[in-house]
Amino acid sequence: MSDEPDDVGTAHPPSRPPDPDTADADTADAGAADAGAADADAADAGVDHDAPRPRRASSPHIPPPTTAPAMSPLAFERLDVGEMRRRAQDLVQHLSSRRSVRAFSTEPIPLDVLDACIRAAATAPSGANKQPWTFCVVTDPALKRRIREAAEAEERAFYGGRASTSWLNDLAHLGTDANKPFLEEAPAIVVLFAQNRSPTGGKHYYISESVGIAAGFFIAALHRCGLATLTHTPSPMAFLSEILGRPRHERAYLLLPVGYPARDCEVPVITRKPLDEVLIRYDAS
Ligand code: IYR
Repeated sequence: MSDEPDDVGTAHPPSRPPDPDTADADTADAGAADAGAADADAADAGVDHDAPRPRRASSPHIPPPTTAPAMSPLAFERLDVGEMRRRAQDLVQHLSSRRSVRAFSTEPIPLDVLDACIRAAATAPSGANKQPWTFCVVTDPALKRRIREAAEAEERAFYGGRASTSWLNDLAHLGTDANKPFLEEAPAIVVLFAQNRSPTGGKHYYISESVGIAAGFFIAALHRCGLATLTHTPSPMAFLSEILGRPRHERAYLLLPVGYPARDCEVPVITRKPLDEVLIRYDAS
């Protein structure tokens, strides 16, 4: 995973890398997307489109183009160790104070701040820098109502039998149920879509990883800007494509209501795992 196109490949240098997102693409489109990838690669490397190209079927090991990639100096601020530690502590404290919010104020939010959070999210690294995400911002009350109604229908099926007893037991401490008033109350609902391929048919790589990282950036950006959110995943989420008129190569990945917490907002009491449960060291002895 990297901003740089070549780095994704170097994660699996010996042979063709496994493509974890092949399963994400719908089968009918996979071939077309693959063929499109050759075009995209050629364009990136400045290859002459009119030149005859070897056919993939007869020559499976075509060497990569040799044109040097365009590079620029890295903008990097070297910090002294004291400042590094201060920032690390501040960041831990700041991110620790983030909570998933399910009770929102109806008060409007500055939408330019939300746009900036999406810009921040869209700086995330992605497979071959394909940026395979679409952020839909819904503020229209009629659309929010439709989304709420469709989500609650799925949630009633989930809580009414689709979910296993053990799953429901695991959720009990959160106090959730099939009612999702926040989908109407929050001033904005952001629906994050993952693109299985580019709009023009080019291939995308490590799609779930890329969109997951962008989602993380987005959640952190909202928190930094004083806005609350929730990673909501009514399942299945296909209704979102239909309501929002998204194309077939996009699938809903996360639904994030965004706003200020309601004045009386309460959150479940939770703990976070201590460092020694999530960190394993491999130092030289
Ligand atoms: N989508 C349901 C259930 C739910 C599932 C998980 I995993 C959660 O962490 C929380 C809720 C709902 O939103 O109520």
